[in-house]
Amino acid sequence: MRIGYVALAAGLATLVAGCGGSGVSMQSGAAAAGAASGSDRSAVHAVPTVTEVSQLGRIRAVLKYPQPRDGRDVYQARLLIFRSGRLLLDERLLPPWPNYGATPSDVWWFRRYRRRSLVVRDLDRDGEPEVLVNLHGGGAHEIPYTYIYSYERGTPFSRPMYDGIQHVWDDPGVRLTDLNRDRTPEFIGGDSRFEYRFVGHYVPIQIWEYRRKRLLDVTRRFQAAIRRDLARYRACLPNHARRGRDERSCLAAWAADEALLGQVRLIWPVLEAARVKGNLGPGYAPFSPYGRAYIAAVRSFLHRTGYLA
Ligand SMILES: [Ca+2]
Ligand SMILES: [Ca+2]
Repeated sequence: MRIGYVALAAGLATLVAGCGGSGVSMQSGAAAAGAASGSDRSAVHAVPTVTEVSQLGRIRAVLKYPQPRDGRDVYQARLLIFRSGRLLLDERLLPPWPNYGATPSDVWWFRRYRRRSLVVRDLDRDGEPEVLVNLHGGGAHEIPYTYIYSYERGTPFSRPMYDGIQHVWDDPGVRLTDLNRDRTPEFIGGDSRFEYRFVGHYVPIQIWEYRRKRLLDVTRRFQAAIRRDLARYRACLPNHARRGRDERSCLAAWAADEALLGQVRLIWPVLEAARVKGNLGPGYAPFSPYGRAYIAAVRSFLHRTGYLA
């Protein structure tokens, strides 16, 4: 499986919608034990299995995982993909972190928030549905991540199969919605590279589309969405902010959004006005660049992260 790791940034984890038929069922321990061999009986009895099913056309995906108890995390989620009834994938889903032995594939968080873990949907409008599994790292930050499996046609030398990528949304979370109503959904999250970079947790918007088995950053194409994001930062601009209040995190996210809109020349006079008003720290965080050093750090960071050419 190819793994594409992209760290993003902050907010509630809100993922994903829209598919054909779907459902969730739970097999009790006793029922499962009835089907198990004698030697497995006690182990199966202890862990009831939840089964989620999602289907679109001839693609049917099944996700199985142990029923969490007492708020405990879920381990060992297993994904099966059938195409016209033929099993083409049967894979245990491992979390993206290297020490996955200690970190769960946490389907349960999505179930707790009444969102489906499993979705079958055509993400790129090529007529071939993809299979999405939305998981959660658990822990204090509840980091969401998604597997996307797509169909690989067979060749004279290889059998047809499903191949997956994995994407970590990080603290900003993500939601899937069709912003421009072109019948292909966008993944909307935030750029986690900004998180705590300038003291606080503000991040600029980031938008992706799924194309040719990759997630592409298409944020700049969605100017209205950027402008809506920008409006969230109005209160930290120097003509609104309280004198002396540390606005470094908020202003960095604002500057990134302005850069996405091509309004680069606006950025520097506003940051200078914020400096004069005492809004660029040091506040309680003198270890992070403040004052003029902060403005230089923002400029350098926006270059390094691709916001400024
Ligand atoms: Ca597709
Ligand atoms: Ca769209």
